[in-house]
Amino acid sequence: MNRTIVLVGILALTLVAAARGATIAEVTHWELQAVDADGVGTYDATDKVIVTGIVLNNPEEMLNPTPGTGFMGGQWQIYIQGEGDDHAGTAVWYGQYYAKVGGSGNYTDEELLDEMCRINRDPNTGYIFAAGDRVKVTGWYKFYKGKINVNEIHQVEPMFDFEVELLKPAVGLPQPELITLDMVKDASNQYIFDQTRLTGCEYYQARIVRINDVNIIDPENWGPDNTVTITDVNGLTFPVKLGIGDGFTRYDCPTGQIDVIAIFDQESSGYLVCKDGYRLWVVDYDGNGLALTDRGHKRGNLPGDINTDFKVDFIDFAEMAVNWLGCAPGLCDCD
Ligand SMILES: [Ca+2]
Ligand SMILES: [Ca+2]
Repeated sequence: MNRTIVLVGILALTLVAAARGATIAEVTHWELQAVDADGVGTYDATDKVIVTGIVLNNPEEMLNPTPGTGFMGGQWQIYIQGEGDDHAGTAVWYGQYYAKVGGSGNYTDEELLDEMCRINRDPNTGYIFAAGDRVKVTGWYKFYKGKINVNEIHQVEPMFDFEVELLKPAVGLPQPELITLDMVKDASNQYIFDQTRLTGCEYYQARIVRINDVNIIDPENWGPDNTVTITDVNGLTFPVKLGIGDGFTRYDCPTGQIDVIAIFDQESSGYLVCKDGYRLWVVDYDGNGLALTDRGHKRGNLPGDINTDFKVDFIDFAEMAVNWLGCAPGLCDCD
């Protein structure tokens, strides 16, 4: 038998055995996101964790939940920001094709959709989560490229499921923390990494930040799931990952000096040294022209004004026609 299959099988059996006696503790995001001098996560006190905080994004604006999409298939991800003096945050991730990355199997399209229907809803009330809710997350965790994520550690067995529960609906997004690029980049335009996480990029990881008065220098890269670059007056630069919200298709790249409101993220270039790969992640844009963000407060109060240009006309109708009978995976057709 193929040696890899044997090893994966042994790993799976070991994990199943471990799951039955899994240890668990409620931890702060700050405790969970501790790193060593190489930026590698060090938390290992329990098998599973419980974290609470504010949901920063709607998952379908960050990763595509459609079954069979891309290398990992349909995916789902939310960021949870700690509150009070818990100055950190954690991503919660779910995907379809774990076997491609050494996991115990893959989900069928139907299994994926069923699970997304479950994790999009509070199990106690059926409430559909959205950015700005206070939640409690219980699950296994795994380090990946600079962050410890709550996920299923690539195991499809139900005992590796995570739970998202509502603590309070619609408390609102946290106030973005105002930063300047010289707080996260040094004079040589290199990322500032500080193992203590009290300064530099690690301090802001998985939290909402605001950077004022920057310019996008590569508007030709504007588009859903693309990356653009911002620069400040001193020439420091930072990558901005654009999500897959429909605003990146509907509206042009903002020009001139703008502000950016984003989730501060890391996906390092390596697995064992994780001191680079920081980026800002903006999941949608509402076309306002001055701040790269989705303010979430539509003007006009005209039902049917799909593109929010304060007119209901053929452009709205055409967009509706293109999306006719569309169904949001994990949100529509759930039992
Ligand atoms: Ca990190
Ligand atoms: Ca319109």
